[in-house]
Amino acid sequence: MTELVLYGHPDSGHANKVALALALAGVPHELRRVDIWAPAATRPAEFLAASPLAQVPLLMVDGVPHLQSGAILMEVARRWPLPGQQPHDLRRGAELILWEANRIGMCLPQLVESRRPGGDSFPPGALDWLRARYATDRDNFDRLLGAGPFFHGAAPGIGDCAIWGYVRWIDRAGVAPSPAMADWRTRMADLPAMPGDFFPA
Ligand SMILES: N[C@@H](CCC(=O)N[C@@H](CS)C(=O)NCC(=O)O)C(=O)O
Repeated sequence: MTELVLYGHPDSGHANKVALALALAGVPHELRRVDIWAPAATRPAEFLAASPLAQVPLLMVDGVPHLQSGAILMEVARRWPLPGQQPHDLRRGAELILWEANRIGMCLPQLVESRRPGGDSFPPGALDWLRARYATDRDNFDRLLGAGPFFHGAAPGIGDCAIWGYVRWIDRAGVAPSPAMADWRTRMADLPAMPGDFFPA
């Protein structure tokens, strides 16, 4: 059987995206927590050897490192299809993953970080610019979701996993969801495969 080890942290939306996809796919895997708030040099040696940027997520597949959440999600869907996944969901998933990485995944993590006690500070105007981008992203979220209930239709796919990574923390980012976004977040939270938290201490 393929051995899967996912390195991540509960505060990493990127790592949570992958953890959710593996949970939905129902493929056995091990979760290993890496302290992303500690200096990189203190992280486990086997993790540092496989992740050149010392970042999570890192998915080891039979000892082979897989990096970058979007690329990992596509690999997961190719090898371990999520329930209800159709061939066209690979294309749909790639489109959604790239949209998320360029848009929501660019502004929401920064807004979350700006409100974290002791978090990074931002130059004047940067947060207003990020909030303005988010307003556009929220409208486009609704357009892409369409009639739903999920971005892939009747069942959630890797695109839902990617978008959920940071949209779940919209409150932490200090911005408001659209009504459709709020309903989708509830549907995602209610998925039977959704645990309380990935990567518990
Ligand atoms: N583009 C990467 C982003 C990965 C990333 O930024 N990981 C953060 C946590 S969300 C991390 O490991 N931070 C710790 C560090 O950079 O030292 C992806 O999609 O996987």
